[in-house]
Amino acid sequence: MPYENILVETRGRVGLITLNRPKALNALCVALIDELGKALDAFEADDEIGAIVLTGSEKAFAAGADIKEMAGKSYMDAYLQDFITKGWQRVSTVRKPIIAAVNGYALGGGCEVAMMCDFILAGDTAKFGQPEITIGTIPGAGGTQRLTRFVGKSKAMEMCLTGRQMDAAEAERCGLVSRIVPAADLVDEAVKTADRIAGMSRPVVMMAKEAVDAAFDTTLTHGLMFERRLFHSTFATEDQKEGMSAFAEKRQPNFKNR
Ligand code: CO8
Repeated sequence: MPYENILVETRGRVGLITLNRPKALNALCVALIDELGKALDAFEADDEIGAIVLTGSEKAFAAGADIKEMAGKSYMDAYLQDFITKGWQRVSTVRKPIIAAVNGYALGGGCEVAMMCDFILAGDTAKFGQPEITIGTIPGAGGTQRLTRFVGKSKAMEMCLTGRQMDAAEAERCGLVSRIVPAADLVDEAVKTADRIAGMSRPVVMMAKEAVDAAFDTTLTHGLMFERRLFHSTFATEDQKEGMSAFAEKRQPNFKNR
């Protein structure tokens, strides 16, 4: 399918989506979000794909929602079109693992989309921020909620109230990103990481993802119970038998359901 605002390719069992609106630093216009949703739907439905990487350019992962497109909207436009919610949430509902590979600016909606992914790998040039306050609005796709859960109230509040950006080192220190790699190696490293995940049992990967996500939404007691039920249910899979037999036989596992 031809896309105008993103590039889509596969590398082995990894689906790679590159945001590609260089003239606007990958600002997330409606057309881009629509294309992103379609690409994610296609990878989700493709049995050959075990994990997804979402990236941008060396200068910008994405500099936010498209300010020029948003500027003239009325409250009624925003409310009736369910602006922000519609389309944007697709990234957070993908069941296959999705890694954000962030170089350069991840600002506003860009930071929010990165946080919707399962984890963020950062290039050493990455910069994260929620600058909406500087243009007279507030984050609308999770910036006040997910960022606070990642980095705690104090840092999230400072970033949302001042628009201050954090660099890759600070983002790693406070747990926003899983690790930092040299900018030039970022996409290859993200694909390598995704490929490793794609080599595991797919249902078990999906269960692990659901269990970690539950930690954001539930109490410890219910989270532990949910985890235990999923843990028990892995014992109904061929892949658990294969994984544990392979360990005992000192060989690599050959998972059937990848
Ligand atoms: N929207 C539209 N166009 C943009 C955006 C944007 N967010 N960011 C950059 N651009 C455009 C610029 O207008 C410029 O275009 P042109 O050449 O036609 O003037 C081009 O990209 C290059 O940008 P700059 O010349 O500004 O590049 P610099 O290197 O000087 O600066 C910055 C880079 C610092 C990233 C700067 O561009 C900037 O501050 N951008 C805006 C950042 C921002 O405020 N983001 C938040 C937007 S609001 C938001 O995301 C709300 C999210 C809510 C949820 C989602 C709702 C749909």
